[in-house]
Amino acid sequence: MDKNHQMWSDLGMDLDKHDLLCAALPGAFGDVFLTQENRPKGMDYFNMVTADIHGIRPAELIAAQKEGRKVIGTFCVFVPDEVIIAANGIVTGLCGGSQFWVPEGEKVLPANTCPLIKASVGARLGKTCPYFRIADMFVGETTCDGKKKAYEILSEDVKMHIMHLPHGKRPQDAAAWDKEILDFVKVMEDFTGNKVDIDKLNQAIHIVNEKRKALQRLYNCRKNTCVPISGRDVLLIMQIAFFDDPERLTAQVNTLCDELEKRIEEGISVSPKNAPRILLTGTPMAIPNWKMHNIVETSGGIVVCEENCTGTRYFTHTVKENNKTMEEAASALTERYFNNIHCACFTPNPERIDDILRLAKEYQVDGILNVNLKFCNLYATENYFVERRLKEEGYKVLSLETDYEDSDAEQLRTRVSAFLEMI
Ligand code: BJ8
Repeated sequence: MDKNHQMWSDLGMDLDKHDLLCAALPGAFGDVFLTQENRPKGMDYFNMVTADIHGIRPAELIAAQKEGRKVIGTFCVFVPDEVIIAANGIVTGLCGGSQFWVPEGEKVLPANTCPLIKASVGARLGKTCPYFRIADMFVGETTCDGKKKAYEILSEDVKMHIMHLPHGKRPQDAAAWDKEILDFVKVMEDFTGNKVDIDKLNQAIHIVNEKRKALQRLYNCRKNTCVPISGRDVLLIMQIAFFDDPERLTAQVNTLCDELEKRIEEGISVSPKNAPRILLTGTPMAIPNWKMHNIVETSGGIVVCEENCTGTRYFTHTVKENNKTMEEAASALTERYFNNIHCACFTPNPERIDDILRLAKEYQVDGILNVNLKFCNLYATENYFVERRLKEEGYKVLSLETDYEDSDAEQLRTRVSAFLEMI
């Protein structure tokens, strides 16, 4: 048995099933990424992480656990990484982005649940993802109904903590989130056995801010008329950002940005000058969901920005540093996480549309693709306002619903191609 198989077996994984996933991934990755021309050299690191996605990082996490550290799995960008890091824990994002995990999720969830939830539950219960086996605790949040109820099912199998997110942005809602963060600090202290003081929390805030600044720098490179990196490659980096070591990721993204900024100076673009520039908005795209980016970029367009949680919502706004007390730090975290994340689970949520309009201008986009996962009622319903306002503002918009299956890929390609031709 090779090293990886030994590790997966020790984690109690279903090796035969998992081998099927391992066999499919390299082909899918090769088709979407390695067929691109003129990729930046700085993508080598991210290729390497993806090539052994169930090997290298899981082995690091297990080594850290052996030294007494706890690994905490999260599903949403509302959960503050800073608190986990301050307690000497390690954060790993857990959202499932593959159809491979969906059938296992459907064994316990209604079929008309969004694929992100079905895949996430399926990855745990089907024992086919090492990250879902390694995490010592999962942290959920009360965002959409599907997730809330799915966490109850997961809690029968794994230790869970739920953060209760208010669904409005009134002052009392922000105050409730402050308290939720301070409670989360206690939960992490008890679970890890490590006291979180203000110095440790400030340090963690700094680490995550540096990561956000690196990702902001990466996105800034895409605002240029010369586009030095594809949307597919940026999406992959964002997906890896959810589970990689934050300081290493920051360094790798900054090195890549040095190269991209040089490319811009030299006029090296990955797309022809007249390729339609697309902003994507909607539900998140968890790894390995590369479907829409691949369709757009193999149909003549270039994705230059994503207004979603695997895009700008992950890094826009940093958290105030050098806080004096835990209460001040909690308010600083609330300001960034609660007041400035505009998820469709809030009512009302006009700030999201303002964000899309601002980004459309900053990234000089020609068209907006509004892509939502099937059965996500929140985003599908909010679409009424999003599409209307964007059209009123003169933008060309195409709204699409899809899941993780390949069966609609050709139909989507036809619609996207027609849209790209029209703009
Ligand atoms: S902050 S977008 S990561 S909740 S797609 S599971 S909403 S039914 S993922 Fe999300 Fe946090 Fe909001 Fe972002 Fe439910 Fe919709 Fe599925 Fe979703």
